[in-house]
Amino acid sequence: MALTEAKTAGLDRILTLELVRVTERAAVAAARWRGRGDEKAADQAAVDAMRKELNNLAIEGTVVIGEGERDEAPMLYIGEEVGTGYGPQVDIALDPLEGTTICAKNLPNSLAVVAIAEGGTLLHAPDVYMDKIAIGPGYPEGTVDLDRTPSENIAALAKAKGVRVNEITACILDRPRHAKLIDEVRATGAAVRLIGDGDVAGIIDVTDPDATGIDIYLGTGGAPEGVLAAAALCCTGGQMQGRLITQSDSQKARASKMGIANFDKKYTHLEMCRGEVLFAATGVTDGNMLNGVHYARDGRITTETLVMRSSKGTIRFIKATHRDDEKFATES
Ligand code: VTB
Repeated sequence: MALTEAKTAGLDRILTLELVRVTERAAVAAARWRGRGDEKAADQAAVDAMRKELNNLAIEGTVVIGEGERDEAPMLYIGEEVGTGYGPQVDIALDPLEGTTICAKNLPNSLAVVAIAEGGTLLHAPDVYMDKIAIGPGYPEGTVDLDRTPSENIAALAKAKGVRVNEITACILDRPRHAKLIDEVRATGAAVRLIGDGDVAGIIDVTDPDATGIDIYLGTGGAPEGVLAAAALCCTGGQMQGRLITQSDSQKARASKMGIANFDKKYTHLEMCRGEVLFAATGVTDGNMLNGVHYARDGRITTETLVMRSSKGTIRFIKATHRDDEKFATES
């Protein structure tokens, strides 16, 4: 077996379920901060917990999408090496608490998220905005396109789905910058689901419209979150495109530093995530697809995790109950 094949096989076999522990632990830590109005504390708790569990994995991992640049000195910074150092060389994209504000406000859909990919296969996205569009699986290639208008995309999607336009729902981040987009989508007759934060969950939602009620994701959000969502779509199927928005010279410089030469390139999810990838997300607050962390009166903790791998397209929902032991002890 060639070395790369061996590494890929290792990625599949050993890590899929191991990854669940990583997001479970981060989610439980963050969940203790739900509704307490302290985004920083919630995020820090998730970061600390995720880092501990990642360092138990038998990987030689490098964080490529993380909590920030090394000189800002966060933990899980871009370039940080994680894992035991014995195992496959992998790229790691993570967001220990996707939706810090929604967690702090105890609103739906905050997640602990991580993706592990073969080394060198993930887009190194700077922390700038990305224009995104995504739909679920089962539609012809090219049904929607970032370069078409929202009205054209909604009409094409309705046609491909075989429904009227007013039966389509688009998920959009509730931001002033999206006012025109929201008006245009509503003018087509389609409905808009506005979310306060958490566009990774918003994009995953398009992969199961029957469960979530969301058919398409539109608008600009964080580029790192775009790569995480792309990793999820590589496992579930579906179509996604993203384009970085680099306005200032400093944003362009950051993108260049990360190896991006063409700032206007339109990436498909398969170009953001070019190889075998594993993806896991655990609910922190209750959401459309995953329940959040629940604490029972007998002291047990319940978590729900979505874990998937791109090679076989296996999608697992893992509901786990845990004893509230030292693993979950509050770190601060
Ligand atoms: C999104 C969303 C995140 O940032 O990417 C968004 O997924 C984009 O940034 O949960 P703005 O808040 O500036 O619009 C978050 O809301 C927070 O990281």
